[in-house]
Amino acid sequence: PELRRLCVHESIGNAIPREGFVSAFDNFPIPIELVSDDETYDEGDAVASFEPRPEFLDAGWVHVIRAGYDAFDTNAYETARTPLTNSTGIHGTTVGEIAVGYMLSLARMLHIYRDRQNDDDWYEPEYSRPFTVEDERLCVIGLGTLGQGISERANALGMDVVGVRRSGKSIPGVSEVYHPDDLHDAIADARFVAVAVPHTPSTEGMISTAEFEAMGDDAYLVNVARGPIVDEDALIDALDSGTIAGAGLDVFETEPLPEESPLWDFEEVIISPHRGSATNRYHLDIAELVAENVHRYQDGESLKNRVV
Ligand code: NDP
Ligand code: 7N6
Repeated sequence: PELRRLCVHESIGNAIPREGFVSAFDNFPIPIELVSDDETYDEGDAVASFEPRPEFLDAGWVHVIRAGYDAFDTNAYETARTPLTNSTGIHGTTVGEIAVGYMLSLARMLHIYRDRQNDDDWYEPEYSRPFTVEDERLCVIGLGTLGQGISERANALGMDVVGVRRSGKSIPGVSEVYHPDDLHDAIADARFVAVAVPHTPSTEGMISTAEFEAMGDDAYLVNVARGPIVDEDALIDALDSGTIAGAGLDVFETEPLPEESPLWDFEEVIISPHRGSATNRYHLDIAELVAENVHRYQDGESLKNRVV
């Protein structure tokens, strides 16, 4: 059946401006409605949402405006035979820049200088502390859109980039691809380890005490994927004991990161509020993807980024 309307669930406001998103669709073939939790759906409805709701299963097709769809119950979508799509493919530049930003800052101490600036402090660090990222090894875990965005940029900075993924498939700029079984070999000589995998049963807790011990004590963790992939208590212990040197973190086990989290207090930890993908054009990238899929749906073509 044809789609008769696109329902934009209000939860998209978690990531992008609601009205801005709705008005980003030019010459759109069907009406677009902003909907709240009292809406009901049938198979003539397409839904774009940030959060899951059980009633979306009645729609003709559901689009998760995020790349990570771990909050959605994919089994329920399979059972209901409701197609589910996500927003992978659009975050290579935005998240790639944030990841490289953490690495440059951690290497050259921009975060420390900025902290000291708050006290009008002309702070001169220990001579041995700053280093260039050039010629340092980066291990990127997950070589999809995020991993590629990070790898390309790191490669342009002269870093030695290796990666980890199950398929073993290489991408430009990555000199060696390790299997997840060989994770410890992959991270052992890396100055930076960047996490860019989806949150799944096999990635949950994949970075924990043993991995921090496998990393060097001068190594930094970057997590731009999902909080639960990194065991946060183990990370706090590793930072406390000097097992690793620091971290750049966009994602956390609990978000917003609770006030009482020790992570806030480490000088060598940079925290961003899960805004690694946030720019003033984010809503346009998502709208373009949704619009393409509406056209595909109406033309009977297969949907882009289909996950169920
Ligand atoms: P992709 O699907 O493009 O890439 C995922 C990559 O992870 C693939 O290379 C895949 O390769 C690899 N992978 C999957 N499972 C494993 C595993 N068990 N071990 C090792 N590698 C694995 O996803 P994106 O790059 O678009 O996004 C990745 C995740 O990042 C999202 O799921 C989301 O959670 C998060 N994200 C966070 C954002 C933020 O705002 N901070 C923004 C966008 C995404 P292979 O199949 O070969 O293993
Ligand atoms: C929006 C973050 C994703 O998975 O988590 C990100 O795409 C979205 C602020």
